[in-house]
Amino acid sequence: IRYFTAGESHGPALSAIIEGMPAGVAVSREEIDLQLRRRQQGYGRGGRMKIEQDSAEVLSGIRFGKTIGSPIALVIRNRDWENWTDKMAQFESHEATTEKITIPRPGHADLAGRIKYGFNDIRPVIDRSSARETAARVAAGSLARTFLCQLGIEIGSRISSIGPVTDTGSDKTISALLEKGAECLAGAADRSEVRMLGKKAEEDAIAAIDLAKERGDTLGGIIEIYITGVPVGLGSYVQHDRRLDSQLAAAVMAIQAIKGVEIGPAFENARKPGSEVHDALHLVKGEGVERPTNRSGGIEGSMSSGETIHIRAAMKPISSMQSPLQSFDLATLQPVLSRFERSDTCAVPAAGVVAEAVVAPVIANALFEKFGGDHLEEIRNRLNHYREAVRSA
Ligand code: EPS
Repeated sequence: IRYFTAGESHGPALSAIIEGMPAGVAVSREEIDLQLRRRQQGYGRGGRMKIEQDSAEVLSGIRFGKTIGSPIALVIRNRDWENWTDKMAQFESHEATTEKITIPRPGHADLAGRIKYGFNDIRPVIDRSSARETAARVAAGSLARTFLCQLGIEIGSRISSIGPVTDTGSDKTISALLEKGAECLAGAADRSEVRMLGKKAEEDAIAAIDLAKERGDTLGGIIEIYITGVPVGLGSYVQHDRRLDSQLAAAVMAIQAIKGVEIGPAFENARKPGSEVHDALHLVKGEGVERPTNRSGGIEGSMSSGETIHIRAAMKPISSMQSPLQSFDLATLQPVLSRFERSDTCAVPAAGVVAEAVVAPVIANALFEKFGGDHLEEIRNRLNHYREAVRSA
């Protein structure tokens, strides 16, 4: 599966073209829109989410509710566009009357983007670097996610930290939810406005967001992504670009504001001896291999181990802040305080939904690499045969 997105935050629409989806996958507009709605939620979002009600229009690649193997084109209209038809006009020039943005936000793409593309106005950088683009990625990823779900492979996420608040007491709940599948965990997380499983952590995180908002500040956090039902042996150690961990990390790192990715508790493992890190192997007759722990995050030798894949991602606090930092004006080269561009106080819960979406095509591609196939049934039969062989080996 390859996909691209297009669209400016305040342009007419966002769009995506998804190529390589197998034929025969039952998809629904409701499922795509459900994922889009999940991305719009979360405590600490800004004014834009009150304007938008994201919904995808399908232009190609689906017939009678099933994929037909050809490229799928999706469009998500920006409701806010009607307020930007002058400032983001495509052909008519409103240059003389449109205010130029010349003060870069520290930490944002503004400065490097303005220099790189040779603009005299930062607006085009703001508009394409905006995390609004992730709506198109969520719509695209929802198709791969639906495909994987039909093969018993589920994706979910929860938030473990927001700013200084960490949810430390939810290990048992997580294990129980993952037993039922990662979608179940995602559903439980969705019941919280901050997508946290622990009640106390949830309350503290909401209070921390309120305080940050009051101060005109922003908060980052840590996202935990889980993928259940992945068969052993996806990805490969034989070549650098076939490693499943590096592909997953690249996909997650490519989300706006994500600055760190680890597989399982990798940084914690780095401080421990090997005897306390590696997961012991137990052979259970008729069931195959079992591991009492999963500190490898479901990946060994850059291949899926057959355990739940667990990815952790660090999101920095959003760099559009109401309380200004020192900056300078590119027009006058004088020092000034940074200007505020509407944004969110905290978008960590939404970024979790985006992370779920971007890992789906990576897992789907690893399945195609191992099993081939152009039709859902063909892939399902090959996968079931393999799962059976692994179990009885
Ligand atoms: C976002 C839409 C944007 C921002 C935010 C995410 O809308 P607007 O710029 O009109 O307020 O709220 O984008 C950023 C965090 C950013 O840094 O650009 C969305 O749809 O998620």
